[in-house]
Amino acid sequence: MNKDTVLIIGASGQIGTDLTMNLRAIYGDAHVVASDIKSAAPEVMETGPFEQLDIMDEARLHEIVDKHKVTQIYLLAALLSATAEKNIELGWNLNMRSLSHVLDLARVGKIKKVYWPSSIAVFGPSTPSINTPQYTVMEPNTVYGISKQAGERWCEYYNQKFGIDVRSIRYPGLISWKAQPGGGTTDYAVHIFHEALKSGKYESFLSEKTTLPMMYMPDAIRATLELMEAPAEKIKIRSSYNVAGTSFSPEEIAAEVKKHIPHFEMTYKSDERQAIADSWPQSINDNLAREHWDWKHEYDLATMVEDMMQNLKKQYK
Ligand code: NAD
Ligand code: AKB
Repeated sequence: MNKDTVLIIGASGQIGTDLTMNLRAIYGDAHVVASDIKSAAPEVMETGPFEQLDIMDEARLHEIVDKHKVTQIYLLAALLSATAEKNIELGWNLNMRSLSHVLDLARVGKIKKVYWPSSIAVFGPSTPSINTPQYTVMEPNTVYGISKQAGERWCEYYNQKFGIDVRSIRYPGLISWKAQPGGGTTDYAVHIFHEALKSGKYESFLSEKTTLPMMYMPDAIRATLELMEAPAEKIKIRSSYNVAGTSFSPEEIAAEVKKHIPHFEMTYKSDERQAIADSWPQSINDNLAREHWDWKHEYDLATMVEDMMQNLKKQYK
């Protein structure tokens, strides 16, 4: 068994709920410390250590790292796009300070490896929106996107100046059944399943033709673990890697959901999240992730919807 001890910060969220269980399967339950400002799902709380942590409290972070002899940190705590637009100051402070607290722990030699997720939100309206390349124009126009772009610069800086082993992925919108999403622009693609199963209808807050890059959680978790397990010399990009799963619009996912629930009806009423979605790419080129560390997605829209339906139907029975 691997001797590392991992700390996950933001373990109660959409990614943390799945990632914690996957990391516990690899490192052993006792070697994966979940932490968050709020308590986590029962399976996370009951299978291994959990520490209450406000990541803005740097002294408490050091205390937890010392107590558990942590060697790796997965930093997931953040305000996502829609929530950050409503609270600019908290979005910027939380997304930036959390990262500097963790990178500084690595700089003083207390931890060996850092994982920090970026997002397709690093791109903006002037970015080529189809098959968006790794290196391109990046002028994000949301607080969240600006914080992710600044975070990428800091990750690369700490790698180059201090040799910190920091790794990152620009996740697309993530779809999962274990935990609800936490305030993003792509959340409609999770809500749709719950509402379809509960009431047979859903009102999308994005318009029918708004195509965005998306990924099913098992692919996102596998990408994260493969990136983190890859030999350091293979990781040639220390800002953040483009990765792609599938791309679809609300009307395309609605048609797929209808195959499982024939009476399902979707209506559309755009809100302020439409402008955020319109500033993001429609599809992502992930050739460099494929080349450098052999990334390859598995799920497309149909297989993802099939799996979501199977799992959520059990929950709603
Ligand atoms: P989430 O909102 O579901 O979870 C974030 C967690 O952070 C929550 O459990 C929250 O309680 C916790 N948190 C908030 N403030 C905290 C604080 N001060 N101290 C400690 N914990 C705090 O988010 P997620 O979807 O799991 O995203 C995790 C990371 O992945 C974020 O950096 C996000 O930007 C990134 N990401 C997510 C997606 C996606 O579609 N889910 C896509 C791209 C990037
Ligand atoms: C959001 O919509 O904010 C996230 C993301 C793509 O970063 N899902």
